[in-house]
Order: sequence, then structure tokens, then C-alpha cells
Amino acid sequence: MRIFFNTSHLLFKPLALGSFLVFMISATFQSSAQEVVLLHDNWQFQQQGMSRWLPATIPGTVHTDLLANQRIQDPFYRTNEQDLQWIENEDWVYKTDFQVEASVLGYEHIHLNFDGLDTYAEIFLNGVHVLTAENMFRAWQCDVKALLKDNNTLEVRFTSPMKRNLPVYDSLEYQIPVSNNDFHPKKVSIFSRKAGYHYGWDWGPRFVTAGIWKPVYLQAWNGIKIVDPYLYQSKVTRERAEGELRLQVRADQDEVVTVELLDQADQRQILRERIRLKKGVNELSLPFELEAPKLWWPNGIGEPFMYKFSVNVSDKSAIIKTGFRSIELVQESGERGKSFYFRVNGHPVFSKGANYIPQDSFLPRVSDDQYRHVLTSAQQAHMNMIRVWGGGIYEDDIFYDLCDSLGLMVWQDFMFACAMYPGFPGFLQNVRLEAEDNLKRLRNHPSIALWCGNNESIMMWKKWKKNEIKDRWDGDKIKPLWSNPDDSLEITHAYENIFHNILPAAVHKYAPNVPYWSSSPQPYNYSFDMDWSGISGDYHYWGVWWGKEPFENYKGQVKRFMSEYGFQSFPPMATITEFAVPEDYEIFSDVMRSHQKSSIGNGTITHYMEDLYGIPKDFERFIYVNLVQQGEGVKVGMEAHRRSKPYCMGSLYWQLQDCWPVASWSGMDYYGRWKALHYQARDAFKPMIVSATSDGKTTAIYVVSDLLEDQETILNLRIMDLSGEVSWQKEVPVKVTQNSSRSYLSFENQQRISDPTTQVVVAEIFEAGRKAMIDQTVFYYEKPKNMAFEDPGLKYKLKKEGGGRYSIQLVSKQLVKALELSIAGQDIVFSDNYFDLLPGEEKMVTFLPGKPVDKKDILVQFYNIRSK
Ligand code: BMA
Repeated sequence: MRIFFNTSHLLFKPLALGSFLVFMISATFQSSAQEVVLLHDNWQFQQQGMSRWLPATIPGTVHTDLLANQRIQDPFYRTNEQDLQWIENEDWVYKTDFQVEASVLGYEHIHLNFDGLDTYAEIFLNGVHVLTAENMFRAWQCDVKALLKDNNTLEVRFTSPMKRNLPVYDSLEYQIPVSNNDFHPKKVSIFSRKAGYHYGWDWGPRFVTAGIWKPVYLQAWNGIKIVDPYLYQSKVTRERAEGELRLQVRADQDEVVTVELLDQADQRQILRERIRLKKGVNELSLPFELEAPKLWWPNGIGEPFMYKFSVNVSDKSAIIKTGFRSIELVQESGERGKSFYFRVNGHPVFSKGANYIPQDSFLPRVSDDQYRHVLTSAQQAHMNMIRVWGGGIYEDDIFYDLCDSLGLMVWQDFMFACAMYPGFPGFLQNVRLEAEDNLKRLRNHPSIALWCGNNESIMMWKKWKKNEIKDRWDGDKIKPLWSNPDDSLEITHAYENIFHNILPAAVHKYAPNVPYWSSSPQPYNYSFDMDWSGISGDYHYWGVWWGKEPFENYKGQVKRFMSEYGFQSFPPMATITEFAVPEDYEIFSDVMRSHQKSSIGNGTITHYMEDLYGIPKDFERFIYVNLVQQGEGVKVGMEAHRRSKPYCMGSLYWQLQDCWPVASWSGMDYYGRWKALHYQARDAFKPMIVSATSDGKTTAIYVVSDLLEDQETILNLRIMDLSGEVSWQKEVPVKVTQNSSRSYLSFENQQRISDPTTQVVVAEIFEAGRKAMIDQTVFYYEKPKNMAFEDPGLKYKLKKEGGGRYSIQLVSKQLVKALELSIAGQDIVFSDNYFDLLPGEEKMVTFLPGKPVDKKDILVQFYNIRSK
């Protein structure tokens, strides 16, 4: 079972109903002229061709229903994934019987709604075919007024995506290139509009799911219906917000109605107009103005203020939650290329954050608490941007509601990743409608800062065309990439159609105040022959990891906007014990390897470990060192990016979290446990940091500030040995300019550092008057394995603080490297973890456990002694 910490009880709510509930509430309480009837009860499912029906949970997936009925073992346990691949080749049928009350049947209009069907489904109501679905990302509706009775049967027949698409694959003479992340020898994932990661990824298992994965319900109403209300913001300043209330109103007759927009907080009327409706669908666009709006700001810069408006049309009402902000993607030519950054409310913002993948292979079981934990953790790590990566899903409404309220900007990919796509007319139309559905659903969210066409397709296409990456391309030798230049032209045309025609046109039409960027990464919003040096556009840097370059290379590879970079670790032991048993505790065991999907994963982890930390023999110790190396290594990148501001204006590491328990690039694992990386991100992404760097000759101490105002501070620098003896010290008052990065102190290494194995630099920045410490950094010249660390003589005591909180006070005689704290049997987020403890300086770490803690529950690891 998946348990999340830091939340009182893990309510396993089957799904996040988000704005759907808002709709229901407004329907129930604001008008009797409409009603919603959820159809989630009484479902059964069957493998096509088998006689047995089993109970099913809706929303859900075939895999989780099979699991609940004990037809399969836990898909995430040990190597079970391998035994469950048959499920993707079968067809599945779901059915329910339901009653409809006379009061509902009496409505003039009744629609059947599916908010999500995964993926190929035929729907029958009372034996009559009412819908065909073929896109997981779309919502489906149909008029069922004439078919509904007191007692009804609803049947949903799912066709296997493999059965459906293998013939399509076979019918093409050439291959449309797909990366090896699709684990099947015949890569059909691109023909289905279904989450790419379901077909396998280099951090995810292959579970090609099927099912009713989002709510299904009847919607009944009389008279008028409000559809897709949208508050379009054409201009937003501190003084005024201007725009249009755009909506569709469906009317049964010609009539005159009053349309009203009210601020729910104070019932202030923003707009009121009498409108003459025609029978049928009316597209309305009504200008509004709001004086002195409270603005929506990204995390760390200001409050992400949200408004809640009601839109009233005659007797109907809908809710719009939104925030006012202007957002621009600024690409201005300068001496060294072209900028790439987001200007929010006129203010250039350095984007700090991570890439986000879906939270589970089986999406409907992600609870609201899990969304809250993951995104609150991002906000606590001072992130202000999350990139929803294109191999997953357009996320649930609750995801965007949380991003809105936490001040997390969203870089939203359309769902295309690491592949080229077909250009069949039906496919293109499917994509067009998918874009329309999702843009309409999401466009009121102020957090959405960018719509991006795809992940890495254009970059890979360039490589595929050059045939540069044969080694990453050996999964599919079944047929040639293309047999003649026309095939390749066809693929190029499909690309242009989707990413330079259909998607930008849809963004322009339905969410016109959000910028569009056709692929990540790319230097320009595009041409096939681009200069990839990174002097413009966004950049994925994988020299560290794929290229086995040293972490130090993060410093030399700083481009305008780093939208991906990262390094792997295994999850913490508490998570490994969930899927493995002690006999599996070896990274090359079958079980551990099946939870390591990167082709170069284990070899690369050990390569870096050997070089920097040494490889412990003991498995648990190996896991600890792996966590430390991931956190410390990736942090080198984060700091280098921030120091390079304003040349570089974004740092999004790969990846925020996981979709199952696995070795991956994530900072938080599947259970929401913070790895060292997430702690390091929280440290490196603070609004103001002190950061040291050396080019081998000179050491420079930088202060980076993302704040809106200048700050008076004191910068203190010490060079000390491992027992705390200071050989040189300097303190200067520093006025840190708002939104800047600058080196305020430096020294020649040769003059100050005589023995890099025993000396470190400690830099600290304090508020003026030496009040509170803002940030501290410890800088090393040597690899950890070469440092002359000794047994530090660490002492610590546990103290009960108020409100259920505890503190651990730590002190040591020698510098303690990478101190890891954990509490036996509990999942805790500490006020600090995986830190270096300075000799002789007491440090207090606080935490809020779920149950009382005793000193013997405290587990401490540190790097100094490498006995094992
Ligand atoms: C990036 C992503 C993913 C992948 C990751 C790690 O390029 O876009 O496709 O999982 O690298 O290899």
C-alpha cells in the first residue's frame, strides 16, 4: 500500500474530483434547474471472451481492478511487472445497472459524461451504441435524454491499444521514430493518444492500462446552460485588469437574459449586462475592467492571490477561480544570444523548479493528499515552476488548483514526448480536439505560464535524421527508419502540422494570453536547422549522466534556461523494503534491476561513486552514499544556474517525483519521501543564497537574490580546517541588489589553501546587524573520498518542543560530512537534513513526527568514516 506522510490520515480517496465537485455544489445549491448524478456504483468488469464478471471500482483501471479481486499480484512488487504484460493484449468490458429517479428523467436535457476514458472505448446505453472514444485526454459527452429509463444498463467496451495499433504499425512501410522508452519491439505508442509513460519509460514500468479513469455522470438541466466560462485577461497592471468574460450559453429559445460577474468575496459586481440570446449555442464575449486588482505572484516573490467569481446567467450559475497576472516569455537579442525568461507582472522571474511526471502508473488512485504533499513539498523547496512533462497526462484539476494557490508556475507540455508522430487526418483531428478540451478546461488557471508542444521530439528528430544515436535506437530493427526521402518528409510534415499549426492555433484561440513554445529543448521557436549551442531558447543538459561528465561541468554548461538536467539515485531503504526482500539487496539483482529502467543506470551511478565517494560494500550504506551524491551533485548545477543570472533564467531539474518505487532522477520517491536531492533543492532555491565557486585559481563568493527589494546584509567568510581552526576570515557589509547575482568576495586559492584535504571554506550571509543567518555554504576543493575526515565525535540530544514538535541538538568536534537523520518507523521532513555540521557549532534540527519519539529512534548516518 502507498502511504504518504505528513498528512494526518491517508485518506485513500479514489480520485481527485477537483472542479467537478465545484460544479456539483453550484448545481445543487445554486439552482434546482440542473442536477448531476454520479454513476460510480455497481460496476463489474470482465475480460472479453471470459464468462466471469468481477466487481470494479470507478474511476479505476483494469490493473487495479484485477489487483483488488486478487487476480494478479501487486504490480510493483519485486519482478511482478514482467508477469503482467499480458493485460495490454486483452479487451475488457465494464458494465453497470443504474436507476434514474423520475425527477431527473423529467429534465428537458440529459447528457451522459465521461471525463476520461483510457483509451479505445465503445459505449452502449441500454444496448444502444452512444459513443466512440479514442483519446485518453479528451472528455466525452452525449445526449441520452431519449434513451434513459428508470432502470438502465451502461456498458463500456475497451479494445486493447496493442490490438488496435499493431495493424497500423504493420501497414506503414517505414518506422516513425520513437525512443526506446516504449519497451515493445514494435513501438505503437505514438498511434494512440494515451499517456506515453504507460508504454514504459527510463524511470517507469510498462503497464498499458485501460479503464474509466475519470468521473462518469449524468448532467441534467432545463433551459439555459453555461459552458466553458473563461475570464480572458488582455491587460493586467497594478492599476487595472482588463479583459473579457467569454462563455457559451445554450438556450432553448430566443430570450433576453441578464449576465452577471460577481466577486464572491464581497459580492462586488464586475459586470452586468442584458443579452439577447438566440435559440441554440450563443458565443458571448463581454468586456470587463477591475480597478486595482490584487495580483497573482509566483512563490517567493509575492502572494499568489486568487479570486473566485460567480458567473450568473438567468437562473444558472458557474464559478471561475482565477488570478490576475501578466505573463510573457521574453526572448530579446543581446550580445550573447537571445534571452529566454518569464516576465510576470513586469518583473523578470528566475524559474526554479523541477520536471513533473504522473504520480502513479495507475492514475485514478492518486489521492488529493498525494497531490497536496508533492506540490506543497515543491513550494517548500522554494520552487516557483513545475514542468508538466509531455509523456504523462494533462493533470487533474486539483494539480492546477494547488499550483495556483502555492504560486507554482506551470510549464505545460502538450502530451507528446521523445518521438515523431503520424499525420493521418483522423489523428490530427483527434489532436485538435484534445488541445481544445484541455485548453478550455485549464485556461482560467493563472499558474499556467507556457504551453509547450512536445518534449525532445525535434531534438531527437535531428539526431535520428543524422542517425547519430544508433546505440539508443537499437530497440527496433524490424524495419527501416524510412526507405526514401519522401517518408522522412511525411514525418516532417506531420510534425509541422501538429506543432506549428494545430497546437499554436489552439493556444491562440482558447488561451491567448499564454505563450506557446513548440518543443523543449530548442533554440528558436523553430526551424529544423538550428544552432544548438544554447545561446537562445531552452536547454536539456545531460552531459552529466548520459555523457559521464563530472558534476563540475554543470558550471561550464549554463545556457539561457535549463529545463532539464539531473542524476539518479535509488530510493531510500524504507522504500526499497516495500518492493524487495533482503536477498534482493544488491543493485544488480533481478529485483533491483527491474526497478532500474535506465539502460546505463547502475553503471553510471557506480562510475560517479567510485570517482567521488568510493563504493561501500554494504548495500544500505551504498544507498545512503547514492542519495548524497545525487543531492550534492545536482546542487552544483542549481547553484551554477542561479549564479549565472540574468544570462540564465531558469533551472528545472529532472525530476520532482516518481510514479512507482524505482531508481530514478527524482528528488522525492513514490511514497513522497524526500531524498537528499529535495533537501538540497530547498537549500539551493532559497530566495537569497550565498554560493562559492572556484575556477582552480580563484575562489569567488556570490550572493544571489530573487527578492523584489535590495537588502542590507553582512557577508562572512572563513577558511577552516576539519576541527574548526580558522586560518583566514573576512567580513564585509554587502548591499544585495534586488533580483541579481554578484560575486562580493574572492581570494587566490594559492594564498589561502595549503591543504585541500583538510581545509574548507565556510561562507555565511546574515541580515544587517548580524541578526538572523540567511544562508550558509561549505565549499570543498577535494573529492569527498580524498578528504582527511576523522571520527567527528558527534553528540546529539532530543528535546520536546511545543505543539508536538521535537528538536535534535547536534554538536561535534570535527566537521561532519553529509549528516543524514531519520526516525525509525516514521516518515519525517526535517528542518534540515543531509547537511555538513561545522565543528564546535551547535545545530538545531526540528521536526513534527506523527507519534512520540524516543532518543533511541533517532538514526544518524554520516560520510566521515568509510569502514564498510
Ligand atoms: C529527459 C526526459 C525523459 C527522460 C529523462 C531521463 O530527457 O525528457 O524523457 O526520462 O530525460 O533520461
